[in-house]
Amino acid sequence: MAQLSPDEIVFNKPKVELHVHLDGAFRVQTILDVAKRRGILLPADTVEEMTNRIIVHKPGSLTAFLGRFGEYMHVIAGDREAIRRVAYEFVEDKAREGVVYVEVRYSPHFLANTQVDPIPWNQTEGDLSPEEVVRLVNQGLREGEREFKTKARSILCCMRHMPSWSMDVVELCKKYRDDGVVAIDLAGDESLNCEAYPGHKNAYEEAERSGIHRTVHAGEVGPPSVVQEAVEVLKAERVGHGYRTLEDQSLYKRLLHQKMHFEMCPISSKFTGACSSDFTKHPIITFREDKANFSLNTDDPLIFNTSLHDDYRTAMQYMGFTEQEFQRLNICAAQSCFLPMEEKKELVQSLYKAYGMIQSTAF
Ligand code: PRH
Ligand code: ZN
Repeated sequence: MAQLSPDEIVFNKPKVELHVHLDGAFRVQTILDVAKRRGILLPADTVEEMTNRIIVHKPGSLTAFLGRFGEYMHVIAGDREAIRRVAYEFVEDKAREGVVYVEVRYSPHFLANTQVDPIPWNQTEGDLSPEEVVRLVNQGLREGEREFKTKARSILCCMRHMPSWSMDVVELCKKYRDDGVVAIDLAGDESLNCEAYPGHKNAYEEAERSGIHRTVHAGEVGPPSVVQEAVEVLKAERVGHGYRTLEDQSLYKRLLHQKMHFEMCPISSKFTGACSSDFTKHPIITFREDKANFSLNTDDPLIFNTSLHDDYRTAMQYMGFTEQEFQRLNICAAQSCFLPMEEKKELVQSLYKAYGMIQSTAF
């Protein structure tokens, strides 16, 4: 990403980001470096060419978008040094974007090399377990936080197509809750299987029982019933995307009333085909007009070739967002983050101070 000058930045103030995937935010240079060190042959050997191969060039489907990860995941997965490095660099990149607090998510199983894939020829044998992945990411985030002063916590993802992993994921959330892991998520292809499998339900029940915070990707491309299930069955405290909630007005009104937090990702929603490419008709506009509780996020900046500034610029240029609205949504994000109460209060206070506002409630 090219560096922007301060006046090219739409909201040059401290920001909070709640929905971004670590494996959707690697640096291309790092992928090339690690491939070289590991002797992995890639179809391109310059940042420009490799970027060109990875990114989505035009709006498509969520399924097609998820396929992009296959271009490079094998380079980083299973490599201890690479995993620690991508977590560290991630914090540096967020600090450069003016993010003061970030919750970054990933699937520990995807970054391990002991995963049991249902497809026999995809099965790999290695010695890096999902648990060690969590420890390495925690280490990288901690080092990044110390160096760059951006606070970084993580969310562990269950994957919709792999319900057999979900119980492991919640156990990892429990074990590492005091070491930077703040919540559980359910990611992956909502368009293939709409209803959450028992494996996911059991894991989310266990999360609730153990006081692990919960977010779920829902209503991105799936119907409002997926959002309803996320909130009512999986007891999600936040919804990832949630654009299609608007198609069920009574559900939408209920969630507005409950002040449910929606993690919105404008540019992502265009390229995954979740929403129309005409940003002037984007569902986020309705959420904004209704003063809903939502945040603006990148989702997968590597694959969209973007930074958080691009999402903010899009919101300003096409959706009528103002400086005041950017402040409000960042306070909403801070109030809906998964930090322990005291730390959350501190974060909210720091934003009020940075924005020169007197504390009141944001929504
Ligand atoms: N929607 C659903 N799943 C997503 C998204 C999008 O917001 N972005 C990334 N992912 C999936 C990818 O398969 C990635 O490997 C995994 O989440 C864990 O980060
Ligand atoms: Zn996502």
